[in-house]
Formats: sequence, structure tokens, C-alpha cells
Amino acid sequence: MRRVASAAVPDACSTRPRYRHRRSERTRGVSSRSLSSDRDDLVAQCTECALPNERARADAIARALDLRRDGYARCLIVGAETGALALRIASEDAACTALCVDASAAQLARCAETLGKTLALDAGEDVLGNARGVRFLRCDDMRALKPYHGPFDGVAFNAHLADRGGEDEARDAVTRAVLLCKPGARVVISERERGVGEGTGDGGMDFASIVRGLPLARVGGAKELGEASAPMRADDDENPLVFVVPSAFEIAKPFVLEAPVVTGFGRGSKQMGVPTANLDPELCGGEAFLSSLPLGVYFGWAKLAMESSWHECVLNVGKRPTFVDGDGATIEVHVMGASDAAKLYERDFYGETMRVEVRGFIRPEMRFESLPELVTRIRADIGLARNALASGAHARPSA
Ligand code: ADP
Ligand code: RBF
Ligand code: MG
Repeated sequence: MRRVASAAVPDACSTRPRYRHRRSERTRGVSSRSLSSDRDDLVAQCTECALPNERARADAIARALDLRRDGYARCLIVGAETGALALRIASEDAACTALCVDASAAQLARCAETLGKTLALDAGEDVLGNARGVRFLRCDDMRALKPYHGPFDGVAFNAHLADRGGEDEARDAVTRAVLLCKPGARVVISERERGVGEGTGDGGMDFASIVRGLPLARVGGAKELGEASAPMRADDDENPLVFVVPSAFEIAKPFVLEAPVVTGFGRGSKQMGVPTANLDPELCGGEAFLSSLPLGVYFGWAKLAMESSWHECVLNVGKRPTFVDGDGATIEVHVMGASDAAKLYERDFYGETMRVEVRGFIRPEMRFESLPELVTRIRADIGLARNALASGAHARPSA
């Protein structure tokens, strides 16, 4: 049923019971037909649609983002709310810019209005807060965010994840954000207090299970992939969950893969410019071993049985969700030359045995919207692998 703004406005939104509402003079008589979603409709009907503790939460998030650590920083705010967080970042961190995304255009407009009003803009500055380095983007799927929107030094999930769906959607959104981050970036998750009215709070989400397998380390915690962790809640307004994106992840137990090179899908060299030697999965420890590994991108050292020296490599252990080519797990190793231009092998080596010493994890496997996006990301993975291997922490095997 469509509601019009002249209908009775309830004291509280049906979806956001903790929010306080007051009918706006501005929106009286405006038909919801001119608004693009139910959420917009709700936002447009009230002028004081704010959580009582939004300001305290914004302060806690801004502290946790620690954006000033390198002087200049760019951050992503997911969930505009009524603008307290954007305002905090725009007004206090002069060297920080933010991209603020929300599914609701009306919510973004509310946020922009807060910025415009509260910053007491000088003549010439525009009311959308753009002059203060905050940009707005309506977006209800994090996949719409492209690499050129980042890379980010910080991402804040601002009371947003629980509203948007279940744990799978939350994991997808966090994964997407992590992929747009620079190494060292902070990822901060803050949800509304749990259990106060239907549709509010983090709905019982366990963020430990949502971030498991993602390249994220709890700030101050161990830097190890898949570390066992107690359930984590994100619904304490003044204590959001804080993670850091490591440049590469330590893995608890480095492992070795050794198997003959088999033919793959014929795509790596020709379509992507990244040849991948596919190792026979049957001979790589079998299904039980492969299914115990987090699917994703790893780095390490590789060599053919007949070679005497080891080469840097990146590998994907996964099911290639970007393509429809069956969902069996494959192990694909791209052996890196001294530079991208220098070709390491001028030949194919199908049937030869390759040994890979896997040293670290870079990121989980993702479905990309297009082949160029996947290739761009693989190039970034190669750069991260080079840095990690050059750091000296992962010495070249001796023999
Ligand atoms: P396929 O789909 O059959 O795996 P690719 O297009 O992925 O074919 O190319 C991979 C093949 O290219 C490898 O099996 C190997 O024989 C050869 N190759 C040449 N240089 C490299 C390299 N640097 N890394 C991986 N494979 C390479
Ligand atoms: N395929 C995906 O669908 N998603 C990925 O995130 C992904 N990451 C990869 C990362 C690296 C470093 C490499 C070498 C491959 C990756 N692939 C990924 C696999 C890719 O789709 C595959 O190599 C080609 O389709 C050729 O089979
Ligand atoms: Mg291949």
C-alpha cells in the first residue's frame, strides 16, 4: 500500500522504532509517488529522524578510523544516517575526504543538509558539503562501488549492515569494502543497539562469522587467517568493531602443493594476459584437503621439478565465481617473472610437476562484474604478493 505524507505520521517508523519522528512542514502534501522507495518515504516524513546516541557513535567511529595517521586520508561511509559521522569527519579532519553511500536518496539529502547547516558554510561553499570533501552516492549494492571510488584508508559501516539483509549480504558488503581498501586501512563496524524493537539492532549477527576468512585482523589481535574467535557483536554504540586490512595475511600453517600441470579453461593467457598453471586438484591433497582451505588468493614460491631456482607466484584456490564453468575447485598458479614485461617461460609446461610453497593469503575469491575488473584486481594481487615476498618475511626456499 502506498502511503502519502498527509496520512497520520506514527511516533516511530515501523522499521526503525527507536527513531524519533516529527512531521516536516516541507514534506506535507508531498506524495510518496515522487519518492523512489519506501525508505525514502519514511525519511521524508520526519525531520528529526535520529538515533538519540548518533553523535556518540559517530565520535567512536571517527576515533576508530584513525584517519589522521598519515595526514591525508580518504574514507568510505556506508550508511548516511542523519549526517553526524560525515559531519564529524568533514569538520574535524580537514585533510580527510569521504564518500558517503546509502540506499536512500532522501537519507543522503538529509545528511547533506546536516553538513550544510552545521558547518556554517562560507559564501561560495556549496550546501551539499562538497567543498568539505564529502561526496554522496546512492547505492543499494556495494558492487556498484568501483575501484576508482577508492582506494580507501578507512571504511565505516554506520548502522547499516543489519538493515540490509542477512549474514551473507553482510559478508558480501564487507568483502567488497575490503577489496577497495589500501593495506593498513581500518574497517569499522557499528550497528544499532540490539533487541530494541523489531528491525533494529544487529539482529543477532555474529560478526566473527561474517569476517571469518576475510583478510581482516582485529585491531590489537592476532594477524592470522581464520583465527578462532568468540562471537563478536557490533551493537555497542561507543565500542565499534575495529579491523585493519593487512597487506598480506600470515597463514597458520604454510603448506606445500605439488602436482602435475593440467589443462584449464584456456582463458588465462589469451583473454586475461595472466597465464595460470592449473595443478591437478586430485593430486593436491584431494577434495578433503582443498575444502579445508579458505578459498581465495595466496602467494608463495613456485618451481618446476626440473628447475633449480624458485620464482615468486600468486595462486587462486577457488571456484571462479566470475565465470560459469562448473564449480569444482581449481588451483591456478601464476608464476611471476622479474617484471610484468619479462616473460619467464617462453613455452608451455603441461604434464610437468610444479611445487608451490604457499606462504600467505591475500584475499577471498570474489565474483567480479566483468573480466576487466577481475584482471585489474589480479594485477593488484600481484603487486601485493611482490611486496610481501620482498619484505624478507617469507624467505625463498633453499632448495
Ligand atoms: P590453461 O587454461 O590451460 O590453464 P592458461 O591460458 O592459463 O592455460 O595458460 C597456462 C599455461 O601457460 C601453463 O599451463 C603453462 O604451460 C604456460 N605458462 C607459461 N608461462 C606461465 C607462467 N608464467 N605462469 C603460469 N603458466 C605459464
Ligand atoms: N576468479 C574469480 O572468479 N574471482 C577471483 O577473485 C579470482 N581471483 C584470482 C586471483 C588470481 C591471482 C588468479 C591467478 C586467478 C584468479 N581467479 C579468480 C581465477 C581466474 O578466473 C582464472 O584464473 C581464469 O578464469 C582462468 O581459468
Ligand atoms: Mg590456467
